[in-house]
Amino acid sequence: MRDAVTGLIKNYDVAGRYFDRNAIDSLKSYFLSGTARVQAAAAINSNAAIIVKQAGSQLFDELPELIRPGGNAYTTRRYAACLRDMDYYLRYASYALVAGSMDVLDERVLQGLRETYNSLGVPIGPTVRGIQIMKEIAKEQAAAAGVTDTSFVDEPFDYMTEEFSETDV
Ligand SMILES: CCC1=C(C)/C(=C/C2=NC(=C\c3[nH]c(/C=C4\NC(=O)[C@H](C)[C@H]4CC)c(C)c3CCC(=O)O)/C(CCC(=O)O)=C2C)NC1=O
Repeated sequence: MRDAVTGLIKNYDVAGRYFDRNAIDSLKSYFLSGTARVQAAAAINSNAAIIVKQAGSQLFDELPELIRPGGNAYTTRRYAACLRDMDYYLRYASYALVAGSMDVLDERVLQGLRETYNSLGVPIGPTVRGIQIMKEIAKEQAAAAGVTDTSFVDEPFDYMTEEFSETDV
């Protein structure tokens, strides 16, 4: 698992090169944005239960068939599994924000997930919608915690969405 710094070191070490201008620029921006990233992660952490609950109810309001007989989140067990999955996405998004790298998402969340979902009939489209709803709420929470530009909060949520939406080759 890599963060923005170890990822950069790995790339330059492979080539046996000192950091060049590009590397220094990306290190600068990583460290300059550090406080905001930690602040956003802290806002997510302290509101995680609320974010998941609120995103879940919004998702089921928009797509009530999910929790009706025949829906994938129907029955208490599957409903709970769905909210648990949302909580996983939120928690790993907070790690990726701090790391300044999406590597943790590839390694711990996304690997093999689409296959698992397909085999269990968990619908991808609504899951992606749930992740996007959490993104909006997480951004509101970050803004409320004093993060002025919350655009970087999009990245891990959008990354998971894109990886999820890719079609099988
Ligand atoms: C930390 C990385 C990680 C992830 C991401 C993860 C996901 C994950 N979600 C699962 C199931 C599930 N996931 C859902 C989720 C949903 N159903 C819906 O209709 C909604 C659209 C959606 C919620 C937004 C449901 C309902 C199940 C249970 C499916 C079943 O057993 O029939 C399963 C199958 C095993 C189990 O039930 O625990 C895995 C592995 N597990 C992990 O360890």
